[in-house]
Amino acid sequence: MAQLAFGNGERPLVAYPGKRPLLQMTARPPQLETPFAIFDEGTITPNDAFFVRYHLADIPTEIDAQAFRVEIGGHVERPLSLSLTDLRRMDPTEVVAVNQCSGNSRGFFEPRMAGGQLANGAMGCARFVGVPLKTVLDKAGVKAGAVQVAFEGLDGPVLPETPDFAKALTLDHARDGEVMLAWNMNGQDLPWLNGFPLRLVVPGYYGTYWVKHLNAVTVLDKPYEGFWMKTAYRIPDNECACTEPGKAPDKTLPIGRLNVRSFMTNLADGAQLMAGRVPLRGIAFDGGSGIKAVEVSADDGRTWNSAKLEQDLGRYAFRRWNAEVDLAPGAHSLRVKATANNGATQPMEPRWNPAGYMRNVVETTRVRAA
Ligand SMILES: Nc1nc2c(c(=O)[nH]1)N[C@H]1C(S)=C(S)[C@@H](COP(=O)(O)O)O[C@H]1N2
Ligand SMILES: [Mo]
Repeated sequence: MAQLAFGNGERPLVAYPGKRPLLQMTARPPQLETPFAIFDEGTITPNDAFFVRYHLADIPTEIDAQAFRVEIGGHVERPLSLSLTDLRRMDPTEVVAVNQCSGNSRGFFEPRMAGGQLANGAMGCARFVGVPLKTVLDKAGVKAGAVQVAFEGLDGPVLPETPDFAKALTLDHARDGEVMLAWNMNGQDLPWLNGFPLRLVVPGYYGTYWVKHLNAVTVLDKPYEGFWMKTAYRIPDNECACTEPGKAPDKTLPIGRLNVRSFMTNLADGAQLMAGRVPLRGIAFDGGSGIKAVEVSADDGRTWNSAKLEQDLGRYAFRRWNAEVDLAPGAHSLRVKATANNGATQPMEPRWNPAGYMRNVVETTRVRAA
């Protein structure tokens, strides 16, 4: 058993096929969180440690990769049925991108809310290879009047009254050249639980759009009205995407880009260490403007020092950072704050919303030096 840092945070560590032992939030469907210490090991999250999120319990257990087809249809001139071999012939591209669940860190909200009680491990950064969705849509020939594109995977509900998982993007977004149909993650086939044999990769956007086991791409001439766009995964339609704790928003809109976050990865909350010069390191990311600066504070946010940014794997990737602080004997609240190239930064106090999405408060790591 592992203990996450909030009430009811006991989680068994369970190894699924293709995965090392991960924090199990639910068994049916499998929902697994990456143990946080793994983020200290490198910029790329290993495939066998990458988190797993499903909504519906009927997940595919057998897929014949040879027979697999993704259907491109709807409001197009030429519906297509593409095999993995067909896709591989279409001039693949690659991107290093962060996949983060909208509800990552939900368990830390106060007051708490319903939904998966996640700590900070429902995120990961991987290198994806695939073909731009634009290439495929151009081949199919999008008809005039198209406005959105919807995506479905091979998983389904156990009960017929549960809405099947499907997501949609605007046509412009779908054709931006970056949204990708990916079959390869960190140099290997996609892990089964991360969407084998094909998934949508939507760089800079929350994981909810990254449809796994993708087998249907449908061009629509009117906005998609399904449950997972119209009712679920919506945020308050205001500047902070937040409401007063306990309050429902007046207006909502579909969740979009990742907000800026940073984490210290080498020290856990409650760590005991030697007084003196202490190295700090971690990761930062945002929704695609890239990380401009990371600062650390050893006095709970009163004064800040710049961290050094490490190798840049692209504006959608984790950016590693390094810093050092001097710690006198005693208790210290270490904080880390990132600023993105678009000027966005992290709030010192958490912002609340009813679904517990988009947490990005400046994190605090309490340590004791002796
Ligand atoms: N087919 C399918 N794709 C899906 C989901 C799902 O339930 N079914 N969940 C989405 C959500 S909410 C997230 S956060 C990401 C998680 O990706 P991962 O399981 O590869 O980490 O998958 C997305 N794609
Ligand atoms: Mo998610």
